[in-house]
Amino acid sequence: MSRLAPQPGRNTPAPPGLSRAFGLSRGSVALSGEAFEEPNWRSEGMGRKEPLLEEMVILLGPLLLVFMLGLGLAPLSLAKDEDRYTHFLTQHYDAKPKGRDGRYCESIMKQRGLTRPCKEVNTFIHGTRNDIKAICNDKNGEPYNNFRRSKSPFQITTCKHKGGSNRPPCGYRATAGFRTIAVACENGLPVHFDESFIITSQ
Ligand code: C2P
Repeated sequence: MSRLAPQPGRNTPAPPGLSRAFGLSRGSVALSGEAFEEPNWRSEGMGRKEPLLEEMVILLGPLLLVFMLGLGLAPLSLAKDEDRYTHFLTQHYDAKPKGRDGRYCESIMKQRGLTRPCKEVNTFIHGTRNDIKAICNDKNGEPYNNFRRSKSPFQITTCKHKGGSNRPPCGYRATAGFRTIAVACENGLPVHFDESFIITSQ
């Protein structure tokens, strides 16, 4: 009887590289006395990965997840700081004040939503937005404890509650001045007014 030649696609042993790629194991079949490698499809399956690839997926998978989460959360935190900056401007920025006296304070404190209940002290800065923002970098600011102090003075009006009930209508006294100020910054944006300083040498 003549020896049967191995038929491609039937009992032909897979080339070594291919067997590795598809996870073929060493099942063998005897055909006319000749032993042929046969894939062990059932026990290991087509989807088996390279051990090295598997290790990389296990090691890098969580890292990739943290990276993706970071990418997703960074814009959220920036958006939050933008909101706090907008809130800061509402509470503390008035480019063109009228009067800078008690009536001014009573009207602007109400207008900016700071009278429910009456806020005890609140300062309005009358500079440009860019000069105020620049306190958070070296252009117009320097470290001051946990805050930043402005290098240049600003026209400011501080409104102080006259006392009594903290329910509206709220009565205020005004103090107008030209002072350096301290603010808290987050991501390069002012988010809280801390205090103002009387300029002693000028
Ligand atoms: N505040 C102010 N001006 C000052 C002192 C205090 O506007 N000279 C405000 C600040 O408000 C401060 C609060 O009063 O936190 C209580 O002292 P904000 O944090 O809203 O900027």
